[in-house]
Amino acid sequence: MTIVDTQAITDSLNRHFALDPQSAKVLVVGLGNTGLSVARYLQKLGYRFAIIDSRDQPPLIAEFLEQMPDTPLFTGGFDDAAFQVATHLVVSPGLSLNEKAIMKAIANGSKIVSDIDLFACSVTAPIIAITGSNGKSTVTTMVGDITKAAGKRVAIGGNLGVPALDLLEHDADLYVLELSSFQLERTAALNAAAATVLNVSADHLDRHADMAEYAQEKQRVFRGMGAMVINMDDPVVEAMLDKGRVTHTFSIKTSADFYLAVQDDGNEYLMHHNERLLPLAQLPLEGRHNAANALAALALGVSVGLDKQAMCNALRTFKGLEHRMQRVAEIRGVTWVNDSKATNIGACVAALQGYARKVILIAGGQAKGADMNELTPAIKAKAKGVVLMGKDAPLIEEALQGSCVPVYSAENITQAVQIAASLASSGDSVLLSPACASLDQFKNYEDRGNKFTKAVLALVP
Ligand code: UMA
Ligand code: ADP
Repeated sequence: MTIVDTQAITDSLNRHFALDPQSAKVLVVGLGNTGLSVARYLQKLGYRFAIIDSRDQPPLIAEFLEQMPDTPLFTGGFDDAAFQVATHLVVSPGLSLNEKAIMKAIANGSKIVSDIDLFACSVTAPIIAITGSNGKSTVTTMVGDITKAAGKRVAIGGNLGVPALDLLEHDADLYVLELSSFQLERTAALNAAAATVLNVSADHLDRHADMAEYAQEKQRVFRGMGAMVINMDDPVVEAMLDKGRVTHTFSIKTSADFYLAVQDDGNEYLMHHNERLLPLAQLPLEGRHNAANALAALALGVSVGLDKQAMCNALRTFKGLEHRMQRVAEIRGVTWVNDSKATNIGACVAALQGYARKVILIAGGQAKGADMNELTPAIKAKAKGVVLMGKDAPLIEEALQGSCVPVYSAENITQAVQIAASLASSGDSVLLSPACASLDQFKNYEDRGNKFTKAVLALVP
């Protein structure tokens, strides 16, 4: 890790969190990707710490034992004694702060610090922070690409792949962080140069008390003094606008700083005020929501002074990410689209809304506490048939009762593909956009998307 000025960093940590290397006793809670990155960081800075994980065999135990064999490690439960001596807890995002042991430690005076806090206190280069219910990974990757195209050194990570603290290994002119609501809820020291909440729709309601709390956690991305990038098409996000701050708005429906407009040559353009940035037709991504993502990425880039032409050149060749509106095959005139990453209602609705013609939808899985009735209007408008699978399929079926949309049940993804194939005729699209998490039937959304693709390719005569 390239930590150049250790003293400046520990001073900052001390100022923000009373995290004094002489007296602090830190407990790192969770030995996954985040926990290991935190342990490596604390070791570099010379803090005293231990690590604890409720599982018998945490996923990164081998790496941990190899890299820091002398650091105390507790596994197989949350040992009270370990929590009692801790002055600070760095809790991994996969763990709720409502865990009994964690709540007790907080009540006894332990301070919560997140890996994002540690990161924010350690960097001197500006940060772009991106959150939202949907589009985070796409926009984070876009901003990474447009920054490179503008000739700057960039490091991207956070919820997307590389844990934030591991990014410190790269000397960068700009850090781009994708942040989840779990990371933000426990972060206090972020002061991004530019930040956005792309949208807010129901997700993770099994972890957050309600939508209001979930939106509040997302809003924490705007803490500090940096530029705000605001989606005018989402009333929950629009309400976060602070007139006292530098703001760039974007919209695909209404007027904003960054918006879409048909120009006198008859083409629709991505616009910045009166300036044509890029013809929409040159953005090589399916779905109108991706135009919103591109406008958000451009607004973030402009906030930190990137060259507009260089950014547009990068967007022209942006490939999109796997499992997000990914066209996997055209077989007998039927287009098959893998949108397995649609793990909530908002993503599925956006996918459906992008189609001019009705599609056959494959959906279902774990609903994570969301109200599936919110899917009904988009399905009624854009689906000619729905194939359901997974644990919470009955919730979607119930929501569609009386909607006149035919519903079919499948045991697994292979059967779902076969049913969809029997319903589809040439010119149709079949869309896997489950509106649910995958963990009831698959390892993760990638596994679901890969099995979908395999089943689709098996249809090739
Ligand atoms: N766990 C235990 N006991 C423990 C610690 C963890 O059972 O003591 C479980 C958690 O409940 C969870 C799993 O282990 O089910 C992983 O938790 P973790 O916090 O150790 O996860 P990490 O490996 O550190 O990965 C986390 C993010 N994961 C989550 O927030 C669940 C990763 O996002 C992120 O890439 C990584 O930090 C680096 O920043 C993944 C994710 O699924 C992609 N995020 C959610 C999403 O995008 O919807 C929020
Ligand atoms: P995240 O990292 O927030 O999960 P991704 O870029 O991985 O976002 O996309 C997740 C899902 O959301 C995919 O199904 C994708 O098609 C959909 N999606 C992407 N951008 C948006 C958006 N702006 N609004 C709604 N859905 C979107």
